[in-house]
Amino acid sequence: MKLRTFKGETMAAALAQVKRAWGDRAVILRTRNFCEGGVLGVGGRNVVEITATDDAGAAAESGRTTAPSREPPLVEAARSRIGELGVTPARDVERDDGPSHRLAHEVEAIRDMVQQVLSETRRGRQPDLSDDLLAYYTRLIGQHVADEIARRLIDEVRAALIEEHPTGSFSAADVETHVTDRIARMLPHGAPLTIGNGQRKVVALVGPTGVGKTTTAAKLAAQFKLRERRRVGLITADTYRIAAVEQLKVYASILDVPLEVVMSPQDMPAAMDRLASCDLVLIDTAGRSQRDASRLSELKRHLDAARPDEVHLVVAGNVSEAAALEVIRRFSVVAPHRLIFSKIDEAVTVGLILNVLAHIGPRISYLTTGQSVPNDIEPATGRRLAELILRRPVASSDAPPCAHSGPIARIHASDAARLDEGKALLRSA
Ligand SMILES: Nc1nc2c(ncn2[C@@H]2O[C@H](COP(=O)(O)OP(=O)(O)OP(=O)(O)O)[C@@H](O)[C@H]2O)c(=O)[nH]1
Ligand SMILES: [Mg+2]
Repeated sequence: MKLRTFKGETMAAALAQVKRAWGDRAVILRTRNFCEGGVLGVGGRNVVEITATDDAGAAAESGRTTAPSREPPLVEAARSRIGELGVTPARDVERDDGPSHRLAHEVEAIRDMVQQVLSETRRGRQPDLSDDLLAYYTRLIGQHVADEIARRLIDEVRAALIEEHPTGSFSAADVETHVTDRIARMLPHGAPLTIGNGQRKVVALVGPTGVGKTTTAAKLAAQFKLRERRRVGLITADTYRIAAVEQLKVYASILDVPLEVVMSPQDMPAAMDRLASCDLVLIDTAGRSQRDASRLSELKRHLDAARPDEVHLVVAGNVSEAAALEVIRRFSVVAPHRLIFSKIDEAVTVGLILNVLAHIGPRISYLTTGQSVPNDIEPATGRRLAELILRRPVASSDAPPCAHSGPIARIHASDAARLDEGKALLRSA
């Protein structure tokens, strides 16, 4: 049996040589596709090698022919796997056997990858995005932004940066701009209280005990009376505590606005009538434990009698996400329109706001930031949120927060594991 190998850059070229040597008598015994020279195939050349004979008998003995009637199972399996992967085999190696076929694809893929890395390095671009992205991811996690939200946000920023800077030459400031934009988009216009000209609004503040409803009512009354020059009236439906009525009376007298004390839902319509000339009527309600269903029903009866245009649920910004979500869920019986996050000044981290936004949509009206009336309140906007998240010092188990820690966050020990996991996922994305 006469065996010979023929090499060409393509299957067609190698076959042409076989044909030239033995014409139709040629029997192909084996084909092989490999790279010759270069590093990992880079810079080398593709070679197709055919082992053939002109001895038909020997070929019959080996059970191989030029056109096997049925492919061996391995080849079939390889072809179907390639089909599953959506890879179109190169025409030149179509008739190759299974393992070498797969190998050829793998070598080709590795070569493409190495070539890409080399060309990126030549252009001076880091194949992994800069540490800035990871630093911002770290900061989000440090502020207790939920991991999936932080990762989605950073992935979006990464995509935007690649589109904007195809050469990869972006700065830390570019990263900050995009992170800020992405956060801002979660609460694009804010949802503060607005009263159009000639419009009248009745707004009720509800929430758990001690979250700052009465103080917030006073802040809003002052803002609208003093800054917007609106006629403001106050109603308190909190007659459980004498101190609560007294508290609002003090604010009402300082601000020189009328105050109505409503003892029961039946008193509400008359109180509303007496404040008919006000542009804004603010109803302060008694704090209710979100777990006290009967007290929540009573609150609902008060609101049904008042029929406010808007109900703002005050949620403390310094509680856990689970606690905030429970409050939101339980107070859904009074169908709040907006959320006010209070005591942001006392919150160690502010990621809670982003996490809640993801649940309820852009319906946060105000952030309250201290005890001082009327100043410590501001409309919640995406830009402000971004500023709080990116600028606020992050809590650390081993160091006190500093005034401004910059984008590189210090991380609580309990977050370290999920941070590492998230970073690994981001790197592999
Ligand atoms: N640090 C901080 N304290 C606040 C803020 N808002 C209110 N407080 C304080 O929280 C305490 C409770 O405030 P209130 O306005 O009485 O709370 P409330 O929700 O009306 O309470 P109840 O009527 O008892 O349910 C007071 O000491 C306020 O000064 C805030 O934004 N930051
Ligand atoms: Mg109160």
